[in-house]
Amino acid sequence: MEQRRGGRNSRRMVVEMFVLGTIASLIGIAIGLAIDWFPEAASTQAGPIDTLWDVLVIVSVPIFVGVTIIVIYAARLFRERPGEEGLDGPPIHGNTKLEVIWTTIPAILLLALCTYAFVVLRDIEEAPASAAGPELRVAVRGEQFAWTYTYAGSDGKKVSTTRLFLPKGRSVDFDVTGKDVIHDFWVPAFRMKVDAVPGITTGYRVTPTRLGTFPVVCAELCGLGHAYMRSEAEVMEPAAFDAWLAKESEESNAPAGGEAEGGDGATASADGKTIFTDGTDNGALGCGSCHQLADAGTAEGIGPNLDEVLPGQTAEEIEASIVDPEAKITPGKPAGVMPGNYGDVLSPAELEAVVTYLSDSTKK
Ligand code: HEC
Ligand SMILES: [Cu+2]
Repeated sequence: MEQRRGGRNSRRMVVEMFVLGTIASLIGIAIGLAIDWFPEAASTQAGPIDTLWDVLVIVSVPIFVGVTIIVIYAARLFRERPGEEGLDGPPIHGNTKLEVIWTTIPAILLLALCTYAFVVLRDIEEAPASAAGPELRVAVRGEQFAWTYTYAGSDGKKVSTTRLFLPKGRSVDFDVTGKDVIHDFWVPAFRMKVDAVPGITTGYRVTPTRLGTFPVVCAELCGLGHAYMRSEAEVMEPAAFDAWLAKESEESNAPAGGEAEGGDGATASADGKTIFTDGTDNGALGCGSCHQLADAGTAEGIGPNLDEVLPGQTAEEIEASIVDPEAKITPGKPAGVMPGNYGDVLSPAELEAVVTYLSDSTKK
């Protein structure tokens, strides 16, 4: 056995490992910081989170490099040589100094990083001192497989949409919940996400800093349509946002009034296109979150592209597909994804409006 691995040779090897490790760490950190990990930052919360990320990269790369180098050197140094087959290594009874060191350093590192992360989280969760108007509250509800956003409009009217509209520069407080299973409300450009859990309300704060449109995604595997559970956040100038909300609250007045009077006629209370894009307050999920339809401007989703499959179908056939989606499954599309409750939650007038809208808008 080679007992004499210590001495000058081993000191040289440690120096060699140290130099190699430093070079590899520097390269690794440079690469880690150069990579664009995240989309464009679009909230005040994004800054501290991106800094936290960079610090984690800077700290973790040397640890990874150190462990890797020690493993490689150990594998080379202590490999089995010819004639050593079947021999045991020397009996080692531990090294107290070494064990204290390798327990203390990670413990200190972990504690420091956790404290730092905790402080960052506490800071970004705090309501900012009123920057540009009062805080906006938005209720977010996740369900298979769409997001619904509800705002308090004027006169206590509730405004619900499937697209998230936000004013730039104003703090927004999201109240997040789930209807069926656990989803996760994530806007990568804002860097914030939280689980949407049935029965409880979670949430976070965000102050959008950039005008534009940003993806909203579900970050919790929630069923067959999970990958399509997407929507968009549109950040507007505060004045434009206020105008939008005022207009939406006015519009949401009309159907509510119509229904209260007993709903005299289909056209007054049910606009097929609106039901298609936004659903109803009654709990009907907007069709547009799953179906592409040129007339409504909706994007490809988990459901069939209606511009392709509907031409040639009669109104009765379309209605049957809506009321009982499982009766006939479109080839290549998953069963059990389209909600089966439209027959209940849509009034006959609303159902007729959607069917009429669909057959009209897909007629060539
Ligand atoms: C959560 C996603 C989802 C929503 C919301 C949804 N659908 Fe569907 N839809 C599907 C899927 C998936 C299919 C294909 C499987 C099947 O036929 O049931 C489908 C099938 C259909 C079909 C049959 C197409 C064909 O091949 O003939 C029609 C029509 C349809 N949907 C209309 C609607 C309408 C109208 C609404 C809104 C009132 C709606 N869908 C809401 C997912 C959805
Ligand atoms: Cu989901």
